[in-house]
Amino acid sequence: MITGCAVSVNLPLLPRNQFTINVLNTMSDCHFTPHELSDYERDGFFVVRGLYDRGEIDKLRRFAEEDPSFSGSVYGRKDSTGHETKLALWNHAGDDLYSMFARSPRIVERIEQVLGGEVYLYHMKMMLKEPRVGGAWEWHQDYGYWYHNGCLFPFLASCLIAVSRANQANGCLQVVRGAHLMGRIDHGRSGEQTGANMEQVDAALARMALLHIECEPGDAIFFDCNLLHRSDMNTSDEPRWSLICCYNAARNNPYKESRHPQYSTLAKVGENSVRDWQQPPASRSAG
Ligand SMILES: O=C(O)CCC(=O)C(=O)O
Repeated sequence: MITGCAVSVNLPLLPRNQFTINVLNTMSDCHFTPHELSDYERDGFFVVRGLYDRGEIDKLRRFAEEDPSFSGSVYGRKDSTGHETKLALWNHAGDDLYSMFARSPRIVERIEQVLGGEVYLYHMKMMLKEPRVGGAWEWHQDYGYWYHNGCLFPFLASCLIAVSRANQANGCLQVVRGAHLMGRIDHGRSGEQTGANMEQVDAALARMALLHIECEPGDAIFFDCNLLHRSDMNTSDEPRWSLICCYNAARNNPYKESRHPQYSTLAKVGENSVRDWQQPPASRSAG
């Protein structure tokens, strides 16, 4: 479900009353249609319902819960009120199950469409908001972080895969529809996070729709690196898990070293690689 709030100022390019987002329910197609692509370009995001089925998502959840490289690499980021939200991040794709998602044509081919050419994995991360205590993500654009990593152009995009149900109570993703068209705005520190300048965020919120994107496990949100987004603290009894795979265009190879990698070829796997994946006898971590 996607809900939006009414806003009082008209913005000519965006029909802000249309809060119903087109979604797709296919398991076999790895591409956006031209219509879906133009929705993505207008809104800065596109939701694909059921990109992964329940069996595939349950497998990922079980794998993460039992994966020592996950529990060993989880770290926290405090929001502006001091509540901590957790994540584990890998810079490179390997042969583990997270990587079967990050290398999947269902995601990568769509990202190549929106970025207009070859892409590589910039990183992937499992996001975890624990029941009752998991903190918020403050308003930001991903390019507010990544601009300083030597990525000259905003040719980056992400795919968030809901691993658990995400709703308003457990802190689902919120977006300002169309805000990517503003380009990158100022960012500064907000708790232990990087936060967008609130004067500009408030002005954006007065002109464009704020949407809460609720998801079922397996739904995927593709979004632009300049889309303004945030998520609330988890006030529910349910954890909120999601896997976010982030990509950079090959032609946007960073001009300097940073905490995320420079270009290397991303080897795509087959469409059913998540379903077919088996734990190798000597397991390795993604990165
Ligand atoms: O997981 C979330 O709710 C938001 C995460 C986020 O904003 C990000 O990783 O850029």
